[in-house]
Amino acid sequence: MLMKMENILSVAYAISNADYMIAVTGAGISKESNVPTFRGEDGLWRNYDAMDLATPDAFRRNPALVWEWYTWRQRLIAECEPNPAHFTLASWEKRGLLKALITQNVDGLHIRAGSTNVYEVHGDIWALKCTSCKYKGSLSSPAIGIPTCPLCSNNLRPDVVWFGESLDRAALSKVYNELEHADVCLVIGTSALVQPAATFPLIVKQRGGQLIEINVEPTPLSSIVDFHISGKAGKILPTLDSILDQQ
Ligand code: BV8
Ligand code: ZN
Repeated sequence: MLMKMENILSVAYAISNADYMIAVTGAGISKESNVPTFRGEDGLWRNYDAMDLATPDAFRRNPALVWEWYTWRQRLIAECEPNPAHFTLASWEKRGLLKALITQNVDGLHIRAGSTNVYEVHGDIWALKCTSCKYKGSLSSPAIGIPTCPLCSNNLRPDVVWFGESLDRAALSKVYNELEHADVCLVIGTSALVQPAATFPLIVKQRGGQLIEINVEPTPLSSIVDFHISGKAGKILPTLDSILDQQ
C-alpha cells in the first residue's frame, strides 16, 4: 500500500492547522472490525441486496425476514470491536483536533471507541421504535423473532433510516450546522453514493473547506477532494496520528 509520504505529510499539516475539523464516515471504517460493508459480496445476505431489505416495503411484506437480517447483523456487530481508525478519531476528539463525527454506520463502534460528538444520521441498529405508537426502546442483545411493543403490542422495527425514508429533521439541522463550521472534512470509508449523506462533504467544499478522503479505492468524490489517501483507514489514521505526535 503505497502512501505517498509527501501526501500524508501535507495531510498531517492540514489536520494540525485546522480550526474546525469534522469527519464523515461510512461502512469502510468498520471493515477492519469485520463488519460487512454494503458493496459487492459484503452487501449480500442470503442473496438479498441490503438495499432491498432496508426499506419500509420489505418490512411491510415480510417483517420476519427483515428482522432475521437485523438480528444477523446485531449478532455480528456484538462480536466486533472498534479498530484503530475508530480509536484514533476518538483520541483526536479528546485532544480538540476533531470537533464532530458524522457517520452513516448503525454499528455504534464510534461511540464504543469513546467518541462523544457523534451524529448517527442513519440510526442505531440496537434502537427500536413502534410501527404504530410513539414507543421507542433499545436492545441490549440481538433480537429474537419480531419484538413487539410493550404499549400497543404491534411490531417493533429497528430505529434506523430505511431507503425512501427521510433522515431525522432535528439531527439533520445540527449536522448542517457542523458542516457550515468545518474548514477541514475527513471523508473515511464511504462510497459516497447514498443521499443525502453523500452531499455532506460537498457542502464543506462549497464553503471553501478542505476535503481529505481516505479509502481503499477511488469514489465519485475523489475528483474534487484536496487529498485522497489510498489505503485502509485502520492503518492510515494511526500513521497520521504518529506524524502529528512528532510535530
Ligand atoms: C431520503 C441504515 C428523502 C439502514 C442506510 C436517486 C437519486 C438520488 C437519491 C435517491 C435516488 N433514489 C432514491 C434516493 C434516495 C436514497 C439514495 O440515496 N439511494 C441511492 C442508493 C441512490 N436515499 C434515501 O432513501 C435516504 N432518504 O433520501 O429521503 C427521499 C425519500 C424518497 C425519495 C427521495 C428522497 C435514506 C438513505 C439511508 C438508508 N439507510 N442505512 C441499515 O444500515 O440497515 S444507507 C446504508 O448504505 C449505510 O448507512 C450507508 O449510508 C450506505 C452504504 O454506504 P457506505 O457506508 O459508503 O458503504 P459502502 O459499502 O457503500 O462503501 C464502503 C466504502 O468503504 C467503499 O468506498 C470501500 O472502497 C471503502 N472501504 C472498504 N474497506 C475500507 C474502505 N475504506 C477505508 N478503509 C477500509 N479498510
Ligand atoms: Zn406501540
